[in-house]
Amino acid sequence: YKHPLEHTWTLWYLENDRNKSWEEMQNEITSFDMVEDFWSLYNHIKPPSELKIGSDYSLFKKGIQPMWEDDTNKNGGRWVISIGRCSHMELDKLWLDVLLILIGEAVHYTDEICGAVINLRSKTNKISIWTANGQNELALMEIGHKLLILLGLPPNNLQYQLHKDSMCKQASLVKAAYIL
Ligand code: M7G
Repeated sequence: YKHPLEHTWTLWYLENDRNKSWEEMQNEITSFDMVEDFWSLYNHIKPPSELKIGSDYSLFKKGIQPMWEDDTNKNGGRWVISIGRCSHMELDKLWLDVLLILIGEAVHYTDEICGAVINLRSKTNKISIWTANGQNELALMEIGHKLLILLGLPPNNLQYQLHKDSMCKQASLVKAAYIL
């Protein structure tokens, strides 16, 4: 007997490849809707710290593509955690905590949650939690505060960025709509 999750989730993996467009680099891995299936997947794949630089994992509700252009994402944004120097273990733990918050529906306004992404990058690794409506201040502030507490983040580390700003600017130039 398996334990059902509230939603069905899809894992995506992006491997950097200069010969492909960004969309082509996204690979849909698998979907799951049971606690036990989440753990067998999790135990089967590499933790983020073992991925090549330039890779991403994304976990999104089934039916939502991990991109700005998806109808559910296009008016939304993301809470971005910029991860400074930390051990592989801390990085992997933070990603697992985010996954568990998502699939365990640990925040209010779960309808606003689209998914989460981890970007492995040479400078700063990032984990972001994507929400559907960047105008829903009540919901996204509640989600942000809850992330801060559950993940034990230091202050000034969590930034909300609207996808429509990310679409037309370099990542480093995107102004945060909110900072926690
Ligand atoms: P990133 O991988 O999100 O962050 O964006 P990084 O700057 O830390 O590497 C890098 C580039 O990937 C962007 O400038 C876009 O060209 C492309 N890209 C990223 N995202 C999330 C999207 C997306 O949702 N849609 C499209 N079309 N391109 C994206």
